[in-house]
Amino acid sequence: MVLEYLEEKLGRVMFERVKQINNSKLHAFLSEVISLCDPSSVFVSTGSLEDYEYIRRRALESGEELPAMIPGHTVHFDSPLDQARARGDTFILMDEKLPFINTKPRRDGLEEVIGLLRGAMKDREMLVGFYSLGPKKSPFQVLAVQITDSYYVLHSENILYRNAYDEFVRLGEGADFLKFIHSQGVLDERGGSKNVDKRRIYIDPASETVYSVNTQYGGNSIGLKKLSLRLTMIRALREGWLAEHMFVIGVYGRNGPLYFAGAYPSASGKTSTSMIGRLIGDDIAFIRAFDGEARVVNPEIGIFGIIDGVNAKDDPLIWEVLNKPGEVIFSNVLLGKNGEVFWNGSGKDLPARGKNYLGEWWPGKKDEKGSVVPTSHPNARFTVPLFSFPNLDPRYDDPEGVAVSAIIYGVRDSANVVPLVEAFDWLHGVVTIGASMETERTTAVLGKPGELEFNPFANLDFMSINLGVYVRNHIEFGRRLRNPPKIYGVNYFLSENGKYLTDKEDKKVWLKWMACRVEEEVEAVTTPIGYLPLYSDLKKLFMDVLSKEYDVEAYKKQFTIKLDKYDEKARRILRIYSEIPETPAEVFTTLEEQLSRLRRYMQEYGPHLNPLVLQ
Ligand code: SPV
Ligand code: MN
Repeated sequence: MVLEYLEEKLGRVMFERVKQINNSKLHAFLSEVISLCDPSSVFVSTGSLEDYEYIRRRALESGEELPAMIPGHTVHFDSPLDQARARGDTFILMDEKLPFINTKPRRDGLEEVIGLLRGAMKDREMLVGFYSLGPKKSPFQVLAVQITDSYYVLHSENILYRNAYDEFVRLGEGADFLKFIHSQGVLDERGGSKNVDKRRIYIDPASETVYSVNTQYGGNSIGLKKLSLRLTMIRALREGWLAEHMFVIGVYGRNGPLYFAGAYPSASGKTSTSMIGRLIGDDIAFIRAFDGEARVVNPEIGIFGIIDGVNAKDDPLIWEVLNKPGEVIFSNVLLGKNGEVFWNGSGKDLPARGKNYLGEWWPGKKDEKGSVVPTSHPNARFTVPLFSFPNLDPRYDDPEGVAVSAIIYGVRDSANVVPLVEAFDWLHGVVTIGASMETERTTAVLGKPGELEFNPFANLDFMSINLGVYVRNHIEFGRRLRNPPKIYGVNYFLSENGKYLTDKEDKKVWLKWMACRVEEEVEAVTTPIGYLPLYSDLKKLFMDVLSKEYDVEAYKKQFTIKLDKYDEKARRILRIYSEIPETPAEVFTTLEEQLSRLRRYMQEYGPHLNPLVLQ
């Protein structure tokens, strides 16, 4: 029955492609979505070069993307009201409540979103893509199917994820997969989603399906990006691994690369850090324990990065990729008359006229409220394949992953958090650094930027399980490791009188110090919050890495620990977790220990501890 229905709806060529995959769950899923969304035709991508070319071509013909000057480059605009992740419209469908997370009773949510998707693809082509998160035929592999009516979305996924049509064919009935359904909904005259007020992004863990409608922004529409993270996190908990909002990079050690994974909230230095050293991934990491060793892969094979502020001097590798021929989708940038692309902070001279996400643009243009319209949206992005980067690590697709030596948690905190600290051990790091992250909100999510918000593991936006249980999974994961990765906290944004206390390039020194610590080449100062670098080591590393003098005053300003503020923070975090009954006991004991250390030091040194007095 199902097959007959599909044959009728798909036509011979597309039906053959589906029939190659001997999987009844897939057939049922496709027929359900076809009958729900009612497309005029269906395109099933096998991931062949011809199929990829077809999607690229249709993205241009449909107007979803516009050609830019450099071959392979295109520009896409999202609706002006749909320029970032929409927290307020994103819900996990489940009947129980989860702390800090938008949940919605499953039946109500399904009814609503299915109602919005009914007939949504009338007169449109429905696109179907098959992908793997993580290297194929590896223990990390997670299969997924994307259905969308947006050529831009499928084009992005063809860049960002491994095609896995062949894996579906090979595994047949045995293929178990995540499901993503997306529709832009009705479009306005400029091609934007018209009913953004009815934007809904609903994640249904029970069926491992995500529904996304009346939205275009990649973070809301590209299923395999952050929507899948909510689902893989649940699998990770069930199977005892970690699905994280982390980059993965190789940093040069004495005997070859050491691999680090780092979780930072969006727009807080993550992509730029991932360009230092050898690149494996910039956004998401799957970490599993094999024989007592933590190993990591990047589920993605491309980057959907923030373009704001990218310039030739600070980001030479990204700059090169964005200025050479090759596949790039720019979103929400400024497109000049001759197809040149501009964005805030690019350092290029702006054109007299152009087009951005708000329409026609000229220098000094004002909106209705009289504010100057920016060149590009602060969350404007670029989408590129990893292989465009000259620093791509040769093991980026290794089916066994690479061993993780260090995990970094980065926050954006202009006032209090030191630029760099090493946790005493796994538990201390998980609890006082990862689980305790507070960070200033950025433009990557809708809402007022600048406010300090709790964002444990930089993963709160993508949390689909109870936070207490999530922390327990982390703690237990560490227990399965013979030599757990060292854990670091970093903050690139510490400021005084509105001026950053560290330079953009200083992060290279921080990474080098971590590598030295992993290889036991340097000592550290013991403080109540963890180990800090010795001034003498940093002085040497600044010279080695950046050929820069590093004076003792800079060190003192950067690394003075505001014990009183750390004390307040630990209390805030304690309060948060004490309201989550599932929180493991170690969280409280670890925070209490930190608090008593802080108190002891405060008694001896007062509220601010200058680490120079300890070395
Ligand atoms: C982020 O904001 O963390 C991103 C882009 O990586 S998004 O897909 O919007 O999540
Ligand atoms: Mn991200």
